[in-house]
Amino acid sequence: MNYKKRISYLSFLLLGLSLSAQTPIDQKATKKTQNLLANLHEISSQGFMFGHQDDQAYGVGWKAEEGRSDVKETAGSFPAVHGWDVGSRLDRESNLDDIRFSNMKTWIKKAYKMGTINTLSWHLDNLTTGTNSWDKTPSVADILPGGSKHAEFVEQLDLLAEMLEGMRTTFTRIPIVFRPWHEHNGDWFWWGKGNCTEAEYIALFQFTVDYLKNEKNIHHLLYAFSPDRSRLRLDTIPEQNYLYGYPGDEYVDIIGIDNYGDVGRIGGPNTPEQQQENFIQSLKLITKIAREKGKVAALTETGLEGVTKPDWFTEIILNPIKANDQEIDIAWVLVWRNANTTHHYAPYAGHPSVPDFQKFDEDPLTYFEKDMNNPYKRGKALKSSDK
Ligand code: BMA
Repeated sequence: MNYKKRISYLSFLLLGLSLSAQTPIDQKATKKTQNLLANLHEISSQGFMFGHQDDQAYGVGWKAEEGRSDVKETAGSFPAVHGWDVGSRLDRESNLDDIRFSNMKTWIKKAYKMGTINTLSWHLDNLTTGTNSWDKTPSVADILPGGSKHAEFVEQLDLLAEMLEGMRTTFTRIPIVFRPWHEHNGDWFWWGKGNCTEAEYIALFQFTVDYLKNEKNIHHLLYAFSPDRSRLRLDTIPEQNYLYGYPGDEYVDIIGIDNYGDVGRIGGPNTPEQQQENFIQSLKLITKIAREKGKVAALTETGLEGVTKPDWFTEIILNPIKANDQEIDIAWVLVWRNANTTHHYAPYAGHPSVPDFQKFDEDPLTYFEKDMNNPYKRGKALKSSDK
């Protein structure tokens, strides 16, 4: 090969590589799911979407009131990412936080129609004991093939598949980011470190993906992996540390992280300065891993309970990300649910953090529903790249 030919061959190869890296792990993913992943790559290189758990379902002082959202009532627009949870068991009418599954489906559809994105986590009950996900009694071996509770687990997966099938409009299945078995490097869930082996955890993740994809023919999912920052050492071999329990590049589309410990929590081991430094390092770490693997990085859960620092959104989240923009590419930041005046992570009308939240919303780096165009159409995710 002459020099020029070699160069063009090389660039062809590189293009092929980068394109394949932007393809969902599910080879049969629907076109809209493929587009969503490509758009998440694009969004993460420009700014980040704001997400909120259970946003349309309830807020501080209200529940299931059509059209309401604490985020909309404070920032003026719905979040761009809507988080939901399908725990505790899918044979119930409502999830663990009392959201009716039938309502959840309606709100997921609404989020899709307004050009925003849905992500699902799963606080599945411990099927060995019949109690909740915080019951640490070992259960993973029981629910894997050959285990005494395998049939029960498969029943839950069948119900999940049925529910996912129902997340559709007349013509299309709604692409969803599925984030099972989160925070597994912590020891607080039955699938966590210490309550099962690393090999069992990997087998659980792989079985879940393979079953939905290959047995149930579900092809409108992107899959997220999301360890917890509090159990991740950033000072030594952080990458290796992050990859504890990683099921493999063929099983993960999103390189996530849950981080509550570095965002202003009082009483932890670190000063606010150390927390900020660790926050930045953790986001640089997931960006680096995502870039190396051709995946998308995201801050899949965060928040300061009660938003007790009125400038939390700009000082703790936005400014550190902005100051390190070159080394941080995250597609979204999702804060947890607004249950009541003490357990809430987004503001609600009248809360002292509202003015700052509005500043956060107005910043060109953050995307809310009003900034979204169509994340399911290639290259058309945002209304404009600079608002
Ligand atoms: C936790 C708390 C719980 C809730 C669970 C699942 O962080 O918010 O109250 O039940 O998440 O949403």
